[in-house]
Amino acid sequence: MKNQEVANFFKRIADMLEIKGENPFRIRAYQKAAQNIENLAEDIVLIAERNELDTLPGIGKDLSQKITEIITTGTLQKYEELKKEIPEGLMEIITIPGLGPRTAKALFDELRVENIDQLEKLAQAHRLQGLPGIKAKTEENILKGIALYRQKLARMMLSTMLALSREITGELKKLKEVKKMCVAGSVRRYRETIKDIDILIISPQPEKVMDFFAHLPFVETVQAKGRTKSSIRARGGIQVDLRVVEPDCFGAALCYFTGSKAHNIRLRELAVTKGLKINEYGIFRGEKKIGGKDEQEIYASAGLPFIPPELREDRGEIEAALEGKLPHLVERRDIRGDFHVHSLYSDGAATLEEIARKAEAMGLEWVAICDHSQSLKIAGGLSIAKLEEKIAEIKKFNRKNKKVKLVCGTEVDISNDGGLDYPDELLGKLDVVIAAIHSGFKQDEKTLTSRIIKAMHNHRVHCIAHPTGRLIGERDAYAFNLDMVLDEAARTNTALEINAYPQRLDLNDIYSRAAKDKGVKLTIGTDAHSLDQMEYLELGLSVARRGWLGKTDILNCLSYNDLITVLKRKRNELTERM
Ligand code: DGT
Ligand code: CA
Repeated sequence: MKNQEVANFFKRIADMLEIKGENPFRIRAYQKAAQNIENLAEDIVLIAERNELDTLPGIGKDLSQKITEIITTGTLQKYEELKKEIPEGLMEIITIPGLGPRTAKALFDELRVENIDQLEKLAQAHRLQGLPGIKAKTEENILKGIALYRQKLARMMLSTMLALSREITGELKKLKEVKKMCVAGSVRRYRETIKDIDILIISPQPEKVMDFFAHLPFVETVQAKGRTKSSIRARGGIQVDLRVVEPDCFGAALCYFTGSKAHNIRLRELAVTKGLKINEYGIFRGEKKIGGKDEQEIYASAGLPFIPPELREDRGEIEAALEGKLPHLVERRDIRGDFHVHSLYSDGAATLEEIARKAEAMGLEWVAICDHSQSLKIAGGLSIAKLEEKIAEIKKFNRKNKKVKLVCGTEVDISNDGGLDYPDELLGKLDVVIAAIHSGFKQDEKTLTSRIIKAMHNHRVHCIAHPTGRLIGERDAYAFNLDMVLDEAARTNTALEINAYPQRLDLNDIYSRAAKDKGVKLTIGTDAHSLDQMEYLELGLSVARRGWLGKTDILNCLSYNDLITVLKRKRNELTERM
């Protein structure tokens, strides 16, 4: 997929134009185009091949020519020219938190600052003060920003940040002065990675709340402590911002600080067309405040129904809301089972009984036990004999147990030539087969695509596990043609997994939505290797919701009996067709 690469070119051009102080509208056009390309589910190369680039939102004739140029030449003349004008170090300087292109330009024009080391020395010697827009405080912030940059404070995984935000809100809830509290920002939207935690509170005694907050056990440093806003760094250097707001503007503040910024901008624009102004303090007609207590009001003032936080990314939700076509998103209570759990049979830590008991405690009706297959020896892959034993044990278990059913499955390895790691006859004895790639990540696109497609052509395979193979912050998706895989998944009625393991979240939100749009069903599998990890279901659910999925898109929403019927039907239909 070239999408990210193309988007990065446009982002860098936008930054360069800003450093040069060029027309803000042009800069915005590049930024918007980059964002739209990042949000595309389809490979931009395919869109280019169909000559349809200029049908993309925000992409006119000029930008579509530029995209073609990047795809065909690997670079862009315009970018290469700008690069000659702007020192490389300046491009690095603008990635320092809190230091934008405009300040970078002033630093370069006035002091010839070209890299971070120079900047740091000048700031330490207080030589920056007095430049346009730079006060003592700015200098201090620049030094802090550099320190942060050096720490390479990466974005954290959703699971880590959810856990920390729950720990913090759990503490804050103990305070009787806290009347209402909500986590906002990207945590509330369940983005897959998070920069910092934003919390909003209503309290008649903000000072008490701030004092309490600054002294919580996991606070490492207090960066700022005011009457209504404080920032701390918790363990691991994670920033947490706490704001106390007035009850009559809680909804407005919650909406503003939930974001995303792009969504908020669209919302405000809509309000303007109705003669209203929306900001974090409320809804205003002229000077008069006419609302802001809850979020519903904010959306209503823009002529919209409430939009769930997971959709607020400016990926078409505003348009859908205007047309009354917002999806009815899947909810936790719709989920009846987990599609992918490892037991003691392979590398999991729990017995079948323990897994079933945990599932029952979570309110689930069934769990698919999908252990590794024989060649994956490092992960305790089951020999044929062991798998036969497991089939027998699960049959016995299900005869005795009425509350929770075990679905007997495997996560079968797709070999380098697209074959499967168990004989067909054995796969045919299982309730469910999910197939996965665990080797050959470096193969070329054609090979990897055909491996996956060949696996889907086997009518015993119901689902492809963690289809792209990416690991957040560690490994990109392997090279394969997602569009071809989606088409073939639809044709062969093969489901694709939303793997809920924190580092995977694979398929991600964008691809899950693309799958749904092509009529492909999805499954949520926690890939749990211990009982606690079965709680990752929440993460998978959040991806599904961010992917606009409803309960009919997800096989986990079927009852045990319906699931077994659907799994059998896939096999029969495909056998007839192929
Ligand atoms: P992140 O990067 O994972 O922390 O993502 P967010 O979305 O939590 O971003 P953050 O913490 O910078 O800001 C929280 C929300 O506040 C953001 O989603 C929208 C709002 N916000 C922040 N800065 C601006 C701004 O300059 N303009 C507007 N309209 N909204 C902003
Ligand atoms: Ca945030």
